[in-house]
Amino acid sequence: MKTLLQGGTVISARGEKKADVLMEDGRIAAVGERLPAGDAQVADCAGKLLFPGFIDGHTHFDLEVCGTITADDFATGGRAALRGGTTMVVDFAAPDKGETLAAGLARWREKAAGKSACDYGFHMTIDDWNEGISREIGEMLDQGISSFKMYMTYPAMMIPEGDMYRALLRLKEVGGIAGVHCENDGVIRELAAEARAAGRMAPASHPRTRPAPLEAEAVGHLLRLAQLADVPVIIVHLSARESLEEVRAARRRGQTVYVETCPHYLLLEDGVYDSPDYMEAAKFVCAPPIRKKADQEELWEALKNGEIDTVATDHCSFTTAQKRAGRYDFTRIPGGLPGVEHRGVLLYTYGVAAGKISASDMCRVLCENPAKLYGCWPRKGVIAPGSDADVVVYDPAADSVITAADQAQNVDYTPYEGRRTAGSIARVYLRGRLAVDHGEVQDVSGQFVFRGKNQL
Ligand code: DUC
Ligand code: ZN
Repeated sequence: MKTLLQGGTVISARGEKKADVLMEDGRIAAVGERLPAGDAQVADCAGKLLFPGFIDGHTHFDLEVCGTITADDFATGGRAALRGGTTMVVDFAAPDKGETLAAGLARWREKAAGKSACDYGFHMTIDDWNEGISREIGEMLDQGISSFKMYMTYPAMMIPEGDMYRALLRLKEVGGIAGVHCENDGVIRELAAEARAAGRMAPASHPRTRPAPLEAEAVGHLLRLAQLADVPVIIVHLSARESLEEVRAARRRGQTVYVETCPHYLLLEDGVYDSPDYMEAAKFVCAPPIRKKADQEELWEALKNGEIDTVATDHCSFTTAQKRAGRYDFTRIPGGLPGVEHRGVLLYTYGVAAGKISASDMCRVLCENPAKLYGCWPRKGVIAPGSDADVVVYDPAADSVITAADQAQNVDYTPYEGRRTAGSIARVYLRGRLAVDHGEVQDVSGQFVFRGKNQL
């Protein structure tokens, strides 16, 4: 099957150029000016921007949190991802404590195989430490799992720091890399106990019990362990100015630190927790919590100047009915926000169209950097001969409005309700096949992507 995308502007992390793109048998066959159509089907892309398929390096599909399962599984989440231009997600496989990594991986493969509409890979969660797990870390790389996750909070998943240090050393040996959720769990629990004693159990207590210094403290803590182990690490969902200071200090010491942030930290402010309507505020409970305007501004600046490497969603969706489980106790609200469907259009609207970042910057943080960091470059993350023909056709002139009524995410709200977007996604191609046509997701199926080592 051959398709010629004609007359568009191809975006890369280095710039943009007017060029035609020929897709053949699932791959990019050629990129160039006035390519002959031959027997290819021609798709008119005049006035459109052609981005490589977006990669979301941080999703939680079909995950149990607080005794409930995320509203999106790989079927609904994968369709929502595609609709938003994301042709590949890297989801977090989460073995239970005591379980082998192999068992966790088998479970996640089962959740995704034959269900996911978009391509996918898995990070492996390390929440336990023993000889078996140490050995299995090497085996994970042989199975295309080159990135790992550790938590410094959440009792069900967090790992003691001695074990975390040993895991970092082992990752160094095998060439794997870990993303770490950084928050100081002990003090968070103390602050939550104080809130409980004072009867302050509404969502407004959520950000107060997880303040920015407790994120920054954990970031600094991790980075000192990484310094000792002499390994690069990824700070996932960095939300606060103070955390960025810790990253800067480590980089000045010569450490390699990668940073991810999320659309909700770039676009939302902590006033969302002050709504007098308890359930309205509960919708925004996630960890780390939504921060302040000053944090937002610093994150945008860091995105522009390259201090932040990737923007992922941490998509972890719950319906308002699920969030109601915590209606008398904010600590029982399942944490997480939906977002996998809207990341691209939000970054374009509030970043590119607003003049904060360029289309190339957007390509760097949504496509090229995640592909390199997560070991699937140049198969993914770039429109170049030989790459998978994953292409987002963005129409900068077709503004739209984000609403829960018009989304594929399996939830009854979106944190971005009513926001007008600058342009929208006209079409999405997944390995050369039309996957989305003006919002209509087609019948396509995703594949597991075997990933190699970090190349960023
Ligand atoms: N934060 C959330 O809000 N939900 C899922 C996991 C995480 O780190
Ligand atoms: Zn997460």
